[in-house]
Amino acid sequence: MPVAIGVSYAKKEPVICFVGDGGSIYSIQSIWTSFKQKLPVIFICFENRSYHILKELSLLQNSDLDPNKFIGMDFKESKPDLNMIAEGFGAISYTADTYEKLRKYIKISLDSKGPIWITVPTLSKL
Ligand SMILES: Cc1ncc(C[n+]2csc(CCOP(=O)(O)OP(=O)(O)O)c2C)c(N)n1
Ligand SMILES: [Mg+2]
Repeated sequence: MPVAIGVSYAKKEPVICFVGDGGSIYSIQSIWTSFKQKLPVIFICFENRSYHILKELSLLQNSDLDPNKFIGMDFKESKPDLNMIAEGFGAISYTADTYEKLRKYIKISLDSKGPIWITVPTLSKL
């Protein structure tokens, strides 16, 4: 997310940033920077409500692990609400649960004068 903001700042262009829901929380405050600097960064967040890759890596290291017993790797309840958080930092937010909506929101967002947050709900295999 910070790199996308840096690129947008340097090139004075819209930038699309793909990010996972869990990873986004590590630099979520960067949305505020893109708001303050009026940078058209479009964050497309894949929301599987899990730190999925960490589960996969753990299983690669030890295939005997029971995926139902991972601790602290899921946030299946409705919080955190990343759209609300993004709006709190100044972004406009959308949820795109179809390809058509995603296309539409990206098109609208390319004319933006600030950050846009698009949540794309996805499935979690584990
Ligand atoms: C700044 C930082 N903190 C922590 C990590 C460790 N880390 C690697 S992947 C990951 C979770 C990724 O989850 P998510 O972004 O939801 O992606 P998913 O695998 O679910 O698609 C974390 C916390 C990291 N890479 N960088
Ligand atoms: Mg995730």
